[in-house]
Amino acid sequence: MYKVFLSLGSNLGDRENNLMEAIKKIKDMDEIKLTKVSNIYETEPVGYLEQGRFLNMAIKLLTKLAPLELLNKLQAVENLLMRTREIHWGPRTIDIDILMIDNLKMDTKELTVPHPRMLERAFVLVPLMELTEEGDFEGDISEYIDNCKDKNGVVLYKKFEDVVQD
Ligand code: A4P
Ligand code: MG
Repeated sequence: MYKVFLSLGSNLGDRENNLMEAIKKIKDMDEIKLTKVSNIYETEPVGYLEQGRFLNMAIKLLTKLAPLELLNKLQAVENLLMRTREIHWGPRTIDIDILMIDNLKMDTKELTVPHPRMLERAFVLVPLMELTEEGDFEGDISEYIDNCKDKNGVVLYKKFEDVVQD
């Protein structure tokens, strides 16, 4: 079994609903066991700035799927939620990125893990920090967050337990 951390983001349409739909579809896959979900954060856009604020969160799962099989399944979820890819780093209904797969390191055309930009992004690291345990992550996540330029643009939006009760 692989232990996997994902980052989810949405800044188009009903952002919260997009995140919840994606999580539901991930959870419903036979090959995946969803084990932890972070709170939801509202975040200032990084990269392409002329776009609305994102909601971002992270999840942890266990799976027997090989990395590329997992990527394909997650891309199918993105497509189901009708994500359009018009502008690189631009607005999207849902973006699902694989952050880490165990301690695996790979760099191919289709998939790079750990995610190459995760350490510079507070919108990724703040939710991730809620989920990691000793040994999941090399180093101190809070130190990386401290050095992120976007750290002040990340604020708690909703506790996950409050979403479920809505
Ligand atoms: N790919 C390679 N490695 C991975 C990986 N670890 N996880 C490939 C997922 N995909 C990976 O991705 C393009 C290709 O990357 C995929 O076909 C896959 O084979 P994409 O999702 O189609 O394109 P993209 O989203 O435009 O690029 P990317 O790299 O996902 O963008 P980023 O770097 O994730 O930036 N600001 C805030 N506040 N919150 C955000 O969530 N997101 C972005 C997207 C920019 N600014 C943001 C946010
Ligand atoms: Mg992506």
